[in-house]
Amino acid sequence: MSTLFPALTDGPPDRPALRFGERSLTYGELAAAAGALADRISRAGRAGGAGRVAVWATPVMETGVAVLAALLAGVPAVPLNPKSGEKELGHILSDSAPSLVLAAPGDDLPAALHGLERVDVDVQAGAREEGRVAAPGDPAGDDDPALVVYTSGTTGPPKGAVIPRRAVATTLDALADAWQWTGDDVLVHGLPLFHVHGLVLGVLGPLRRGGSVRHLGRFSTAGVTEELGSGATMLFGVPTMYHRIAEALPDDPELAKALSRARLLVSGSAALPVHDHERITAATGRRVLERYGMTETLMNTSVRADGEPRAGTVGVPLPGVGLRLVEEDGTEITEYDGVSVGEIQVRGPNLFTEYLNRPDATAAAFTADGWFRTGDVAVRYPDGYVRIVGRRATDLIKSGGYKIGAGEIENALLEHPGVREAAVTGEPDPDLGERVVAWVVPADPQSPPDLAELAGHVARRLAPHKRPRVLHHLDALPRNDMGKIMKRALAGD
Ligand code: MCA
Ligand code: AMP
Repeated sequence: MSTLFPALTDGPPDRPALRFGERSLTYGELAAAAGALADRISRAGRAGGAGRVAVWATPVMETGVAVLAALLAGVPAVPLNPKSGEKELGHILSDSAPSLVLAAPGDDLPAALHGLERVDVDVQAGAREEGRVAAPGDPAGDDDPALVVYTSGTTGPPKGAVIPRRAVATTLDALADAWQWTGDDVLVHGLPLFHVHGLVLGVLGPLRRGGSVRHLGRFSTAGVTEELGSGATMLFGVPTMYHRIAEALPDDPELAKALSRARLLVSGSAALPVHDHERITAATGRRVLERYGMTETLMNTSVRADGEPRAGTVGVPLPGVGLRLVEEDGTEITEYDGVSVGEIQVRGPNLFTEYLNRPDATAAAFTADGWFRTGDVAVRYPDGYVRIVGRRATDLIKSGGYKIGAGEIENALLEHPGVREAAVTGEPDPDLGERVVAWVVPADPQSPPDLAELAGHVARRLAPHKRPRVLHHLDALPRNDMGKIMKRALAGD
């Protein structure tokens, strides 16, 4: 049982911890607020509730305090996308069965959450007490769950990846090693707080180091300029954010100046195009480091701060992470020649333990000898650098850094009365990496549903980022002799 956040109890209490817009908390204030809330969660647990707590994960201070409180109470947190549509939210709630929902005062929660006991997060709790209110010691064990994070597969509804406390600790410590990340660093980002990138790396990361994070609320190049220009040392973002930075740089000398001052610029969640790397380096003199991770594995590889930056690669395995490339027939690629392509398989203390309530999916995700199949396909160079070249599943789309399953959107489209048949593919997009494309056979060819109608339908049922951005109407979907939709024929390759 090791403590996840030593700085809460051992560090200087007046050190800045979290800042969201105009609001900020020091470590002392954070320990008091999260400690009080942890106490509340623990009491609910003793009363028979609080097996898991849901967190309404808007990009505000309360979300950081809520997740931290759950971890201090030893109760797993389930971060909810506040833009989740009714179908997605309904699934996540029935699957994870939380007993409480933690939200910011004044948040308007959807009907699906009305049956749950609601606890408003008071970020000032304990501020009136003399000195520091002790945060409870971490009562949970290293293998106990810290978080349940929902992630899309190729078919069906999202699966809840159960992430143990040891995975959080080891991944953050491995990144500290790779990036020379210390308590002196001040991180800035505008990532959502219901995924690993923004929550685990972007909030729990600085807190484990005893450093601080300034969250932008919403990503903007102006926000990045302001924070990196006033003391922030690191920037985390998805490639879409770096693409927007690269686009803005030619006309924004202040942004270039701010980026050139940063100690570390890190990109992840999807591949950063080499062209964007190069444009940023040309304008700022700084290189963006890429790291590669997954909800189920947390972080696997990174270009190291003290290593050779090489655009287009995701660097080398992090300390403690076992990584191998495996051919289609199961043969391991032992020669790192930069050309032999295989699936990335990983193992190590950074891995999740299971998909909640899905022993079938959990078993399928691992090989017989215990390696996790990432589904990502890569080559490896003689010096160990990994370059991702693709993905095994064509039915997974990465858009804006979000993973989106084609099957989930197809099912939602089929629930629209104007749709008889539907197929979903991804196509390249300069801003989002990939965009969601819907191919629809209308129920009534005389009045086919339009893009805005279907986008709204998917956004309301699932989430806005899953909405189709392009719509094609067809008379029939191309199918093979077995009746299976031939998506390659749709995409035109
Ligand atoms: C648009 N909107 C709609 C509709 N259309 N709402 C309802 N119905 C509609 N039909 C709303 C959206 O909700 C949003 O609202 C606004 O319009 C703009 O949405 P959109 O165009 O989709 O997005 P964007 O603002 O252009 O966002 C780009 C982004 C975003 C900021 C890059 O994609 C993003 O935050 N990506 C990060 C993904 C991420 O963190 N992935 C990590 C997972 P509003 O205006 O209110 O916002 S991967 C991971 O964790 C692993 C471990 C890893 O390796 O990192
Ligand atoms: P998620 O399931 O949302 O956590 O997304 C994980 C997936 O994002 C991985 O399996 C990869 O396909 C992709 N990914 C994450 N980081 C990178 C990166 N630096 N380069 C390419 N793909 C990445």
